[in-house]
Amino acid sequence: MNIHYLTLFPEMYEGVLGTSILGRAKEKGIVSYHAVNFRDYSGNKHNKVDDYPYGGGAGMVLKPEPVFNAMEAMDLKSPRVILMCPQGRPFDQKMAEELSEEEDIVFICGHYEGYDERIRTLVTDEVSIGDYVLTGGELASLTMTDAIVRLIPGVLSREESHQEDSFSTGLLEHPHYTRPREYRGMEVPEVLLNGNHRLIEEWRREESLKRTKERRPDLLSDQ
Ligand code: 6GU
Repeated sequence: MNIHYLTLFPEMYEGVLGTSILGRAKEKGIVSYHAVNFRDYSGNKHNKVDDYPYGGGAGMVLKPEPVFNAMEAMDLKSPRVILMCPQGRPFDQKMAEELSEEEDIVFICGHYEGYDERIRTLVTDEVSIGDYVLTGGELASLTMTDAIVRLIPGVLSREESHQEDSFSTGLLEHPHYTRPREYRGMEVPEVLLNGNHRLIEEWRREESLKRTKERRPDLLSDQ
């Protein structure tokens, strides 16, 4: 998979994409990351990428030329082109699973009051990562990248497997314990110590259900 970011702040990407599992996926050759500064594609000598809105009003609008020019320079065959904006469709695990099967993904990240409407003709999806406003799309695109890349076959090891993740099972995860068996008076539940795998599975399923009912009843009504 090749992931492209159209951004005015390519330096925001280096650390995150070079670290831990995202960095390892790149080293293994499973994924490549390309942060492109669309200011380099402004097409004007002052490298201007935004302008005042026609009709007046507050805030600046991202001009179409830098985004069209950068897209054309990338020359991708059939990319998913994702416009990062708080008005977009809410990102979720199902969308991450779907996107993890794509060959090319482009994230368009603005820092503006708005995008010139004509940019939307390049876009396949408009996506938000939640009901709050960020200063720009970069952190949202990194969040999505993390959720997507870990689902590509070969990225996670067996120990890191995602088969039992919250949201792919439809339930929140059960509690986990490791050594020591007793810590500051807090004990590991007896059922986890006795080696009866049927009982352990039953306990985990019940705890998952209990946790989901308490914290995210909306997930149960979705099923
Ligand atoms: Cl994708 N962009 C911005 N600017 N804010 C957001 C968002 C995206 N998703 C949630 N808030």
